[in-house]
Amino acid sequence: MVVLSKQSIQQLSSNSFMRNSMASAASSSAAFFSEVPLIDLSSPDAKQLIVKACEELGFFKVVNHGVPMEFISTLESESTNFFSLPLSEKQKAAPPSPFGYGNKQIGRNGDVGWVEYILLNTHLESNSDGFLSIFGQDPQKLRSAVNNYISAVRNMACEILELMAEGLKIQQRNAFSKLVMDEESDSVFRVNHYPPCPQIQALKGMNMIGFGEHTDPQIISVLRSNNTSGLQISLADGNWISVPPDQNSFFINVGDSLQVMTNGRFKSVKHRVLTNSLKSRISMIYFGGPPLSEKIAPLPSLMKGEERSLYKEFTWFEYKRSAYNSRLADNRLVHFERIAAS
Ligand code: GA4
Repeated sequence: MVVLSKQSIQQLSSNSFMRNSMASAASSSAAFFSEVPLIDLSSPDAKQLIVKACEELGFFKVVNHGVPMEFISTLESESTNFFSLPLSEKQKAAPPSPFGYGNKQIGRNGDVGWVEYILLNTHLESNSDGFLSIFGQDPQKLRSAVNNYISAVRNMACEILELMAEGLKIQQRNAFSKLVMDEESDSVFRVNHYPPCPQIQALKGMNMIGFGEHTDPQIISVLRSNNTSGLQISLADGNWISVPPDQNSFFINVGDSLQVMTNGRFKSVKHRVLTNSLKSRISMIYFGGPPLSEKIAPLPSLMKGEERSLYKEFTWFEYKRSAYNSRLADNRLVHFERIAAS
C-alpha cells in the first residue's frame, strides 16, 4: 500500500474542487467484475482470446507479461517519492503543457478529477531538463527507472499488437506494432496518484470521480496499478463494472485508433477511476500512439467483400488535435464517422 503524507492529501483538498466534483460523484455500487478476460501471454491460444476480448469488451488483463518486477517497483517507489514532495516543489514541473505535473485539472477544457499526475513524452530526451531535475537529488535515477519501464512495457505492447494481428489473420504481423515501435511514434506515459478521499465517507455510498469517463485516443493503453481499487470499465449496455486491482498484472485498453484500424471490430473501451476513501492509488499508463503523420484507416486486409470504412480519412495529427480540444467524456470518434450511404 502506498502511504502518502497528510500534507499531500490536503494539497488536493479544496472547496472549489469539492463543489465541482460533487456533481459528478458516482455511485460506487458497481459489482466487482470477476470475469475480466485473462490472457496468459505464454499460452498458445493467447491470440484468439485477445481478439475475442477486444471485440467484446476492448479490455483484458495480461499475465506472464515478461516485464521485470524490479522495473515496476522501482518506478512505483520513485513516483511515490515524487508525489510526497511539497506542492511547491511539484509545481516547478507544472503545468502539463503538454508534459509535466498536473493537479486536479485534466486537459485544457475544464475537466477536473481527484488526482495529481505526471505526463511524459516517451522520448525522454524531449522532456525538459527543468522538469526531470526536480525528481529528487538524483534525476538520473528516475530517468533510468522511467526508461527501463517504458521500453519493457512498449515491448510487451508490441507483442500483444502482433498477437492481435495474427489472431485477426492479417498477413503483416507488425501491421499494428510497427506504429508504436516507429522512432516517430507519438506515445505518452502517465503516472497518476489518487490520494484517499476521506470526505466521501460522509456521502455514504458515493465515490468521488478520480478521473472521469473517457476513451483513450491512441492505439493501445497498458495500465498497471498498485493494489488499490478504483478502475471501472463500461460495458456495451452502459453498466459500469469495477475491475479488481492486481499489482502483478497489466490491463490493456483498446484505444480509438485501433477501433478505426479494425473498422469497429475492436471496441475502444470507456473507463473511469473512482477515488478510494482509505488508500492511495498509483497507476502508470503507457499510451502507444502512431507517428503524427500516420493515416488512421481500417486495414484493407480486414475489409470483407463490399465492406466500407465506417470512418472518414484522417491522420493521427488531425485526430489528436481534435481530441485535445474535446472534453474528457466526449465521444471523439463521432466527428470522424462516415454517414451511412454518403
Ligand atoms: C486520455 C488518455 C491520456 O491520459 C491523455 C489524456 C489527455 C490529457 O490528460 O491531457 C486528454 C484525454 C487523454 C482525452 C481528451 C483530452 C486530452 C484530456 C482531455 C480532456 C494524455 C490523452 O492522450 O488523451
